[in-house]
Amino acid sequence: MPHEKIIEASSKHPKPADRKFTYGTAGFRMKADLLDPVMFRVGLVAALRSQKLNSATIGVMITASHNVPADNGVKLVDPMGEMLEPAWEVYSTTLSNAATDEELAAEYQKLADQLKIDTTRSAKVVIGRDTRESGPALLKALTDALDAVGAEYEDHGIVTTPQLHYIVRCINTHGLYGNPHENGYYEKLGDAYKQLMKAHGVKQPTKFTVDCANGVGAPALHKLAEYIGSDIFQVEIVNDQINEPSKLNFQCGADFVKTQQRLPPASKVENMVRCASLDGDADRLIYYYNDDKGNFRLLDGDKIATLAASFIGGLAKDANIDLNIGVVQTAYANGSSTDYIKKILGLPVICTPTGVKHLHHAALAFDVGVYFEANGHGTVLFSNNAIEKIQELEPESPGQAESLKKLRIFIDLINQTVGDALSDLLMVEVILAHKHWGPKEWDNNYTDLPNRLVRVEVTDRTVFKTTDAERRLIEPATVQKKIDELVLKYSKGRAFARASGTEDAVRVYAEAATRGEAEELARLVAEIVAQY
Ligand code: G16
Repeated sequence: MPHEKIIEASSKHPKPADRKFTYGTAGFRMKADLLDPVMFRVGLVAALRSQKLNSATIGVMITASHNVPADNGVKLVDPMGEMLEPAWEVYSTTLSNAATDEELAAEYQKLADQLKIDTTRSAKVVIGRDTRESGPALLKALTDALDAVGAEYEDHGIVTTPQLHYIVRCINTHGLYGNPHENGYYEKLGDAYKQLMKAHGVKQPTKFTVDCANGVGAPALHKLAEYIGSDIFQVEIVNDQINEPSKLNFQCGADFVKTQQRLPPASKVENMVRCASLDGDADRLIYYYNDDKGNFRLLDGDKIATLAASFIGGLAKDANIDLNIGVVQTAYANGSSTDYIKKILGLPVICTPTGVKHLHHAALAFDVGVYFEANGHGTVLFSNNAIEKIQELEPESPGQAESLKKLRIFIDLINQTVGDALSDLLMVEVILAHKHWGPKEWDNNYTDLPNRLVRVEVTDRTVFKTTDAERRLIEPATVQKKIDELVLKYSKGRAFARASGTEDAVRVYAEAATRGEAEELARLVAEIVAQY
């Protein structure tokens, strides 16, 4: 009886009575030593999800991405490599909170009955994890559950989050999307990069520096760079010490650079040399450089989105192909970027709540949906309709043929399952090489409004409830009223506060006409939030 097996196996992974778990912005995320029972329960959900979808393969990624080394987390990946369907986030939360082993088995059966799942059919799961020390023990809790219900699983070991998403899609498309292994990923992206870099009119890229946050992106980038070859990919890799777990995300990584607005100390570069940072599971990418006066300049997710949207728009125009291109952002997008996309690029913009699942969903409305959070998490989605148009069009001139060819290869360069720092890195390098641009020319597209992002520790972040794509608080109402009054005093002022879905904190974002004003506005809003 699977129930007895569940009860027996679950008894090794008891849930503390005083804990309430929630599947949040990016799955479950918390101190690693609290996660054991959650991992076990996620194993049951993964197996049920696979059985519900006719034994399609489901992904389980063990990571806490940008969080501190003591944290860990887990998220589920649906068959096409997309984020877990929202209704299943709720089921995951329910199962994770079952108080006893018996209650867990009962909840498991209740869910199976409710969704008419045949629990005797085969269940298939693939697993990946980042470099955190807590990973192997948590993997064991997960596989204990998979063993208890007889699910088949493949452990892909230490891979980036986007690599796991890629592998899931490859498996479920029977190899149509690519070879379902880590090496297949390097081959697909690397080959597309090589072809685009060897195309006509490309200026070969100069050396640049990538900070890997001392995380899983480091071995992956080393392998990718080796596959491509240093003649067309001259990358200097820093912060690649994955054998020292305490260094993960410490004074480095995309989140550090975005929030601190300065170089990671390990990146010692000359002025005007472009640099990039990945986050702890390599699904976010930020570029930056020091200008000719040594001033730090950030090229964040908004800058990457605008670069990609304008380049794809240009290729589509030259290929004489009509594509409905749109950009999806969140409230964190710099006001200048939104203006630039609407007024200069002439493209529509949608604003969604934080969390790539929301952006990804909104991006599906376009032929080509470019979605990026300002923190560097994003990708470009080509709809089936767009891919068909691009594949089938017969060119009528050599110029059109060239653009069409590039567009076709570009689709393979981009990981369309989820935001992917390595794929995005190659995309940016290709675009800069095609445009003959350095970081300054890219930066010159528009000037960011000075801004500041602050993390505020609060007693209970769940009291902060938002509306209007997280741009306003409905609760506590008094806090929003005070923010509104404050913002009015600043030229081009805008500010909001929202509870983080991945950390026990409230985030405050502010922008204004000058750096001093943006800093002050952020500080004052943070004080209002902290006082509540
Ligand atoms: C996750 C989500 C992102 C989100 C980020 C911060 O990223 O996937 O969409 O922007 O958390 O979210 P929050 O502000 O709610 O903490 P990652 O890279 O940590 O998985």
